[in-house]
Amino acid sequence: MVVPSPSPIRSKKTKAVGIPVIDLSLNRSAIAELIVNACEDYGFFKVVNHGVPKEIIGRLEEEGLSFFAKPSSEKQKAGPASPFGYGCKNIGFNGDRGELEYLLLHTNPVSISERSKAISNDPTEFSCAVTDYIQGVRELCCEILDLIGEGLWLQDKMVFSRMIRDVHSDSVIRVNHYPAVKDVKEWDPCDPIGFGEHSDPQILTILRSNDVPGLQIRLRDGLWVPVPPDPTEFCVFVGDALEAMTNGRLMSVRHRALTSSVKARLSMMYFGAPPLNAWISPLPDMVSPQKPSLYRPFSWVEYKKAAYSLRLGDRRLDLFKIN
Ligand code: GA4
Repeated sequence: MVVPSPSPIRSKKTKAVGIPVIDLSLNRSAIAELIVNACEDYGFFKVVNHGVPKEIIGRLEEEGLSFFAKPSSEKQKAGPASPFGYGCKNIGFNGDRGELEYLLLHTNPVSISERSKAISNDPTEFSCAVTDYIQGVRELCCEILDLIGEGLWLQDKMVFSRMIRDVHSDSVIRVNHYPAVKDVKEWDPCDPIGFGEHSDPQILTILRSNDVPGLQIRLRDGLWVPVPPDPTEFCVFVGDALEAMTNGRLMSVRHRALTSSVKARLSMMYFGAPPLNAWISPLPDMVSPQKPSLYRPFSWVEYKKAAYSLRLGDRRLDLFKIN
């Protein structure tokens, strides 16, 4: 079922469109088709009845809030984010900045339990909250990827989810905290940006936020659409690797986060990624004489290196285009 979203937040140069909201409890083949349509048209959709327990989401949210409430000197002990750990206003290594602080963690269980020691006074509690959350959203991510495989009528429907389920998957988790700004006002293009325009390099991103607006997605025609926040839903973003593997049929969506609220925004993202040594290339099912390969094969480690050598907003997939 596609539910038209409510009216967008106040903001300049944006448009009200019905962002697809997909009910995962409905008929499988119908959902698979709706998801593929949403990924082609927007590279983005929301899911309801997703099956991730509220309690698991709430525990990570609480852990995030209590970490960000600590004095700066305490938080710095978990930083700098290089790329993993605590980061404040710096994004990546090439001068990108945003009005936010964040925790960025690799999803590898050993790495989580190591990092937790610098993040929380109760590292076991923190690492359990993160691990349970990862387990929940990884399942959701794989379920959606299998539905995409079905909706695309792929021979190997689990080709995407297998990369995420691999023990060596390079998936990461991020908790972003956008502090409140003092006045409620119309967003101004000169305002400091929370997290600048970009696409996600990975296969699929699963985002959950509190009830504070700020997220916007960019349509093919360049218009920005505010995404109404709903803590009970998850937002799903097509990443660059999925665009490449589907030979450009699914679109990796450009998005950004604005800061213009009286209340702090907290978002939690799971970035589903392949193992470092995995090869990314257009799937044979997605290539034909009419639709030749748009991208040359590349390894995930090569793509990551390219991403970290460029600016946040750069179109890094263009580097891998054939002609
Ligand atoms: C965008 C998606 C994820 O948040 C992220 C980001 C990463 C980072 O913040 O360290 C990057 C950015 C993201 C894309 C280009 C590079 C890498 C910052 C940056 C300038 C964790 C990711 O994987 O890529």
